[in-house]
Amino acid sequence: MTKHMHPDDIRTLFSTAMSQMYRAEVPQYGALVDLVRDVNAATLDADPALKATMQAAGELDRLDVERHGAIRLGTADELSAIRRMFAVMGMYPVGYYDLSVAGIPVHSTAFRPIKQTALRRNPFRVFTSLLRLDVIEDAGLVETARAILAKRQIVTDDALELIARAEQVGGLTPAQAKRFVAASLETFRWHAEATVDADTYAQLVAAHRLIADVVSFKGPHINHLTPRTLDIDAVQYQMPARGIDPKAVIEGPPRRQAGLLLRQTSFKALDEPVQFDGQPGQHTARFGEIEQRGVALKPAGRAFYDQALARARAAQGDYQSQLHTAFAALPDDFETLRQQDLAFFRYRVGASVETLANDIDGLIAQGALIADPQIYEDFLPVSAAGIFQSNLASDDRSNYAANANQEAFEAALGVPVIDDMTLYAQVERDSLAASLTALGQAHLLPPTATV
Ligand code: OOG
Ligand code: NI
Repeated sequence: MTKHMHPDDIRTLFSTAMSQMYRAEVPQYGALVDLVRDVNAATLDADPALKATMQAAGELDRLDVERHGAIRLGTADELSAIRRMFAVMGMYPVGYYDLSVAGIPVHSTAFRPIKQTALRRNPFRVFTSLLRLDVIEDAGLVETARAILAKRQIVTDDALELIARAEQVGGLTPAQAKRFVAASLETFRWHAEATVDADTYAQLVAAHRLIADVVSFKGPHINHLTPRTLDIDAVQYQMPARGIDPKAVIEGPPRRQAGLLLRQTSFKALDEPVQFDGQPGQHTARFGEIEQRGVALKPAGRAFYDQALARARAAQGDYQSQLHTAFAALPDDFETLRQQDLAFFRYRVGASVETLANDIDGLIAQGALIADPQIYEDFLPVSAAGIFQSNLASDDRSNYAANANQEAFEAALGVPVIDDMTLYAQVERDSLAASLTALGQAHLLPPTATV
């Protein structure tokens, strides 16, 4: 029997191929990746302590691999087919994001690796949105859109056959995996020929630019890829000098010593030539984005984040200073965040100490136990809405009533989404249990409810 290729390795083949394809399709994205690499190198050079910590925590090697991409799908069948495709690469749906609140007619999940070893090898994830035709009022247009979508097949027969094979026998051989990656790439490629005529396209754009983007083409072109930076402010600042036009504000929490969750910014989507029934036209969809990831927050920390962000957004005056003010009450060092149970950590054994302290805080103070912040691996709905918004024309603001519908999304997906908080909590608890056991202090493990 031939040995199967590990799903983590298939994911790496896939993310590398996607990156190459996207650089070739959108050269400005390549310029952004180069800028991020320069800024990361300068940041690590200037901060040897950061470099050492990242190395020890196993965070350094994955820094330069691509972090995420995004696609937008049209139908339930497409979503479930894509779920099966990503499962072959060890990516599973984590989280539910309702963006209708922000006037975007989609709801979303992120397909990503869930095990620590898999995240370390290659954390590539895809933010995947499903168009919500149910929030559109024009019934005639909804019918038109449905009819157009019903005619397309976004996953090739070759890819479908290999997915079925992987499901049946539990994996793919290296040769099959290569074929699978090549076949899967077809789904995410750019198609300059629209499947609709210019009139239909104009009607779809009038309803919402996103509907036009999803409905008018043969497939769900990858609309951005996102490398991870260690200093997002520096990259944002340096973009114009490299001919890149950034969106106005960085989404997410303010800059802090102890970085929180996720900060993101993007360059604006490009106007690109397309054909409508042989007629030349333009479509605006594809962009580049960068992200800086910080610590994952526990429910109490996350509640603080959501409230502080809402306060800053509602306040008058300079947004950056409002943001700093709104977050001022949150401790800005990891150890205090940990002691106050506001963020998730991963524990490991540190230096050997003669007389071990008899409590967890004491072990940490001694250096016998080390708590590394768990990097946030997910997304933020308000930020995602801001990224969407900056890549739509400014007159595209719609007002849909907030109507999250996780049940409908999961029915389309074919499985429930995985809860991200559960994943972080498990890592924290397992690593603490293992470390305390190794130190001979297993009796210090708190009862489940407190982790
Ligand atoms: C997805 C926008 C959201 C993020 O990083 O939050 C996103 C899209 O434009 O399709 O990618
Ligand atoms: Ni993104």
